[in-house]
Amino acid sequence: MSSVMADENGAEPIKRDVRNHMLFEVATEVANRVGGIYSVLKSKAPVTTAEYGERYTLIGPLNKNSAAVEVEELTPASPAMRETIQSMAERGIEIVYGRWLIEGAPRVLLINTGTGYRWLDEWKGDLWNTSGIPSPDADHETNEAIVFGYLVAWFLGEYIAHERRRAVVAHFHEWLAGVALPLTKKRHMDLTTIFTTHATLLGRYLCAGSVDFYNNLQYFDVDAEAGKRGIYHRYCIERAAAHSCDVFTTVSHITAFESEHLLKRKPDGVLPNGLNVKKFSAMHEFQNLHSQAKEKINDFVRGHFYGHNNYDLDKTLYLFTAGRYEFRNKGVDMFIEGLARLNHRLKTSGSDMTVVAFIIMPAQTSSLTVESLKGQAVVKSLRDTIENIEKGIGKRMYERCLSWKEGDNMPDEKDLITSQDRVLLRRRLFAMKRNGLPPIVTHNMVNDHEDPILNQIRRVEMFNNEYDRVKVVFHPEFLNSSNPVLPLDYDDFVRGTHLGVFPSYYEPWGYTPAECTVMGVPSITTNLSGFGCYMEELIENSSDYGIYIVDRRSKGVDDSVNQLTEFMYNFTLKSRRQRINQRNRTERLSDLLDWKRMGLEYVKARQLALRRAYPSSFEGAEDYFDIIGGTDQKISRPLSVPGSPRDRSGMMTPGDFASLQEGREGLSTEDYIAWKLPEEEEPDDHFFPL
Ligand code: G6P
Ligand code: 1S3
Repeated sequence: MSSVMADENGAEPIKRDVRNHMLFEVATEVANRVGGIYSVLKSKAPVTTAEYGERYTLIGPLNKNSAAVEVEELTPASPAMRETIQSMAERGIEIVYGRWLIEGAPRVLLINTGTGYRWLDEWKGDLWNTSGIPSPDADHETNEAIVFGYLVAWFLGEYIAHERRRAVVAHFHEWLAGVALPLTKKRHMDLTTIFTTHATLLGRYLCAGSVDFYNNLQYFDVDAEAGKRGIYHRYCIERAAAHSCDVFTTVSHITAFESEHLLKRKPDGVLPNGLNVKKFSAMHEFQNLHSQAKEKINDFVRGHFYGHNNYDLDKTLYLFTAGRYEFRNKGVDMFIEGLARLNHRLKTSGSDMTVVAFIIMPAQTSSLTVESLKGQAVVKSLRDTIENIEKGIGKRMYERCLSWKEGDNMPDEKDLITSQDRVLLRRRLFAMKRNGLPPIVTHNMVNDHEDPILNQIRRVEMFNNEYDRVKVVFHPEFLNSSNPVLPLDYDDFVRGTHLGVFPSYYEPWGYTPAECTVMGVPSITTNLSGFGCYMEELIENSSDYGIYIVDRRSKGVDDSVNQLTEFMYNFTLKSRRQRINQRNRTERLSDLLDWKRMGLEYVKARQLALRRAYPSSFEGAEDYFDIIGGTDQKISRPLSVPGSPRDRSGMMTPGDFASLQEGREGLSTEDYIAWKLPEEEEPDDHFFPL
């Protein structure tokens, strides 16, 4: 099936083959770990390459450091790709083409924006003249977005001139990669485009402040609000991208609603975040992994709390929150307040449980603290000394036993441990004396006295005192297995914990609780996150399955904190057996989050984009798959297995609530099944004092 388009020179008509179309995904996080978009692209790669093979290429700006470890350079097999790269190289543009070294091994094309800066002023002028988008001098991020956008538009323009037989779908993620969108429209490029916004700029900024966001979404004067925050030009790029693409999408219904009001276009559909779900051949393997990873966290805790280890690690639960450091948006304010109330609850109820709560959020730091390093060193030398003493005792006992004769006494243990051993042991014990309390933060913070997390911890007075049943550790850096203090990669750390806590106020989707779920770790989320709404919609008794959803929509803040505290407190009442059972149930929900299911929305979005650009190719076709062909996406386990899904679950994805259908002008507000406008709330009731 193909589409006939007029050639721009009036020569041979171009027939674009929509069935074997090429797919480009454009984002700034291609082979470059920054945040959620990297996770989307990387985890989705296996299903997209399974569908497209070499017809799929990701385009991003070249970051030499990360490309050096993530990308293997290749010569492009396709002549169109080769010729386009060659022609841009002749004008001085450096492009690295290669294979992203991840599962699925997708092709990537990384453009060195530095080689395009000589046209920056010209392009800024053009952006203003053609799209009315201003761009101040000093905003480096916007300059990068502009140069990258013009280079991508240049690439696509040249590519479709070289590749004249196949249709091209270009899918852009987030405003930073969105400048090319108005350009493709203005230049009438013969391709079709999709734009996915993973959050809105204004939404993120407004929520981080103290406004009552969700009750006022319809009323914001968007230009004025963007202007007040110094992001008007960025907002213009985002809005232009949303309006100039063929298909506009976002990652959840809650963000669709927000986009409708803040970007003034109703999204055509929802493209949720999936995960590349790994199944172990042994059903209980993930439980064993929990035990092993927990033992490593135990080691950290022994060191961090040396001299104050007055609690039983067998009765200790590890809670954590993690993500981009957005204090209010990610609900860290609520988490700390909830921990303080939990601490009180555990103390007054006489509980014998201890909770260690980790906050893993990168902030500006100068180094690990001496105290953190010392803690690990002190327990390590204690362990080493004891191992040596053990070996000595063993050797001596063995020798004595060998020379034992009938009538001799049994070897006396007092003689087995030497006075030298005793001195060494005493030294180690003295080294464990500490004057202060175990530290809250593992690193030296650049801005310690202004840091919102530390200030909130100070406000609620949780200082890791011996009598506190809830201890707090703030690790202001991403985790890494080569870290000398907490040597674990993020995934292993998550596996070793008992409960993830993510009480977000602004969370378009929320990878963190979803990642917990597929690793069989229960988590707390909110009904203001895309993930929380999706789970609430699909599973009736979600808390039995380790998905606790705090109501931040219809409750006041105080009630939401109480609900959060209640969830955490009830969790501490569970027996080990109950925790193991719950983890089994949580893990069974994985299929609901697998790209094999979630990726279908991407397929639908591409269908709609092709239909809109090449309607004649679809004439008379009942079903898109008749035209494009589909991949056989198998769900690895029967969907009846996840616990008590609501009746309508079937093959549902968040997109299925209503979206991406031809003949409809975007989602209608009634489509936001999982997201309804809240009733009245007290505006002041929305944030915590610092
Ligand atoms: C896994 C292991 C068990 C272990 C348990 C600890 O299920 O397979 O051997 O006892 O983890 O669970 P807990 O919730 O106490 O960390
Ligand atoms: C965004 O990243 P964030 O943590 O700033 O994009 C993610 C991927 O779509 C999404 O899961 C998350 O909620 C957004 O907030």
